[in-house]
Amino acid sequence: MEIIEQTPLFDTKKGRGRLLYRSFAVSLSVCICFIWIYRFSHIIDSKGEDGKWAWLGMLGAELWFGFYWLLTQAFRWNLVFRQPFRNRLTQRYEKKLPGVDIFVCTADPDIEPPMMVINTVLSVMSYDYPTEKLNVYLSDDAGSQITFYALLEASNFAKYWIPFSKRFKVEPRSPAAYFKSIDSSGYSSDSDQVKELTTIKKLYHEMKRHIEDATKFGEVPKEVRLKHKGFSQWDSYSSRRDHGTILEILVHKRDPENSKDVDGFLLPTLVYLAREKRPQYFHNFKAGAMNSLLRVSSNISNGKIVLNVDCDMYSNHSQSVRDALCFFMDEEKGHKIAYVQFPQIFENVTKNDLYGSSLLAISEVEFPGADGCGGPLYIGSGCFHKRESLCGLKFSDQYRNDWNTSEDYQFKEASLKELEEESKALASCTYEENTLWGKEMGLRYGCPVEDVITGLAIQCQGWKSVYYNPPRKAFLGLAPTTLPQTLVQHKRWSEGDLQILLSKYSPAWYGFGRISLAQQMGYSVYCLWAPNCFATLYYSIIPSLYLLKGIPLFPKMSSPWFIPFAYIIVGEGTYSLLEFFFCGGTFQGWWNDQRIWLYKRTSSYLFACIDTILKHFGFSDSTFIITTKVTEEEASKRHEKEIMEFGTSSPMLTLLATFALLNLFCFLSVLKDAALREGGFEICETMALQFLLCGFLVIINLPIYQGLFLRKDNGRLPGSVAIKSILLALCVFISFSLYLDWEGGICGYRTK
Ligand SMILES: *[C@@H]1O[C@H](CO)[C@@H](O)[C@H](O)[C@H]1NC(C)=O
Ligand SMILES: CC(=O)N[C@H]1CO[C@H](CO)[C@@H](O)[C@@H]1O
Repeated sequence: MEIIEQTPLFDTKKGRGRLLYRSFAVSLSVCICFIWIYRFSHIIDSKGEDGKWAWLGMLGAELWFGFYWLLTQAFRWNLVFRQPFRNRLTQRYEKKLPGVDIFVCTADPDIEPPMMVINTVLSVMSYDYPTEKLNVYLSDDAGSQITFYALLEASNFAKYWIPFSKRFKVEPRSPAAYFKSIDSSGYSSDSDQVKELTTIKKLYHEMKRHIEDATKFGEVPKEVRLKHKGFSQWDSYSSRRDHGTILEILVHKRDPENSKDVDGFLLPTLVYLAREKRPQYFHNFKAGAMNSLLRVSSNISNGKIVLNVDCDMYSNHSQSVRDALCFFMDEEKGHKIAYVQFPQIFENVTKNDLYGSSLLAISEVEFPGADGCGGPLYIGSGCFHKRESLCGLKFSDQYRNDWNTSEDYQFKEASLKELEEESKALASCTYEENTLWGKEMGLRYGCPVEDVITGLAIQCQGWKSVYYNPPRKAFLGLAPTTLPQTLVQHKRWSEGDLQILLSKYSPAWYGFGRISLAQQMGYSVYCLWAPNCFATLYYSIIPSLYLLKGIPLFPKMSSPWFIPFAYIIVGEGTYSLLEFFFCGGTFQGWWNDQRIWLYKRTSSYLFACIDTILKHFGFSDSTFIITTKVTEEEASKRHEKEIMEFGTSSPMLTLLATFALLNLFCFLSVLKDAALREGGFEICETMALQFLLCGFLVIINLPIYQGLFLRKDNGRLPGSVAIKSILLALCVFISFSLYLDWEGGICGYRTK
């Protein structure tokens, strides 16, 4: 065979400063060992002293933190950064580009407004890619006529929008985002463009009015319904949980009337799908929808590459498909790659990211780190898959990419009508019975984070994956804009991840020998999110309570054991701040991130653990909560001013408020004691760390105290939460005081 020297289609660079980071990590792990030794020796030496049980608990918490910290090193050890070369791809393969099927998933027209959905659809329809090879599928799990109507309108608007966006190379290609960007940055000077822009804007607003009217009235205008045959599929529709498959090919190259844009060029294929739903069949949430899409698309277009985006994640860069293909089509390494994950970037994040939604450390550090040891996780949106690996093909050394498309031969015979009917059968409830779908093919079932477990299963079959984080972000979505939403989202994620650990595909057992040890550790970091709650809860309550009673749980400042604690606090604090700056964050943003870190661990994760345990004993059913994408005006003003939004009453908020108040009580009463007693400020020497910890917890909880006592707006903590949490905190506070007095009385020792 002739070997042709070719430049690669992508380049991989190692992260800088690795030696520095690794030395820091080693020094930190030494200090962790010292702390463990300190606890052990103290517990063994001092039998029967004050607070023995508390010391044991501290040891437990520190063992956990140390172990968990060790796991997090796996994805920080070896960062790599990728760089694709689009020009080389164009030069070599422009004529041979593979078909790409794009899946957009929506599930509820009330929380995911149809206008948002079709903006996403339009943005991916206008990718800079040969349109005969581009196919867009919308899966509507609500089976909503309004969403269908919106898509129908969008397919007409696309005839104007796609030629316009290509002619003037507009970016981004979501019409809403584009109009918003030119409203703020001004028009281009090209007079042709300005003229056409006026027309296209008018069309857009007309379409928007139609869709929003239909949304408002809850129905599609009658004349539209009569005009388009697709609506007749709703005749037998009884509810969103009980209807037959609704499938409509809105644009297809075989339909000569409807498949061309206004300039006469072919439009991408566009398909609407609402798979069959029956009450007696479990629908498997998004994973079920994706698998129906995989089968239906294989019958209609069978693109070799599948892109999956959530309906709120529009494409912000028309070249992203080509970027992704550089990885798949690379001659040397491309065949090993199963998927290319892009980061999920959120538009609705304020400057200092009040809710820590951008997860900067994950997208800027941990995923490049994951890429350095075998590949990142699949996180559901903004991910390009090779169809074969997603459908369950195992990797073998003989495997080679084959981009030759044969689909045209295969589909020549069937008419569009037949194609629709044939495809409908593939999305029925019973199709998957006695098949491997959901088990070894397609997205895996039985887990609320179907994406992560699917990515893991693919990697366990020998495939690699790639993480590409372009400077100009490829996909932009919406993040939750209130604290309860954020907490609920994290509850779902952490619960799902914990279930992966307990599932057949556990990275700990199943992954053994199939993926690298570093990958196993890295996956475990996410799978063990939820169990973190116990150690964190312990650390954020017990030391404060013991501080109140003057019982030390940490070494004195003058003791040599103080050094490892100080090193870890200062070192890890500084490191996390520097890492945050490196990721492009602000100081205030870092502080907010610390707060959310605490809130997640003391509420979302705790509830996730409790629910997992309950579910294990058969008590509660899994529910899939979609985070809402609409906000009211007042709330969005507060959002812009970065005022924390509590709003609703929920057990999670009550819990957070209780912990915050408990720490406040402890802190204030210690301050009072210290001020009243002579030499009271000795405590700064003897119990410095405990005092610091409690003070830190009070300062970081400031927004909660404001929400409880000072704010008057609708976003404050509701009165019921305030009352409950004050009562609870007082209960704990008093009963603990009584307990310690009792314990002290029994054993006859009191230090003070
Ligand atoms: C989205 O794309 C626009 C150009 O169209 C760019 O100016 C902007 O920076 C991009 N957004 C992000 C977050 O990268
Ligand atoms: C859905 C949502 O929350 N949208 C908001 C995103 O942020 C902008 C301003 O930052 C608001 O205007 C939107 O309402």
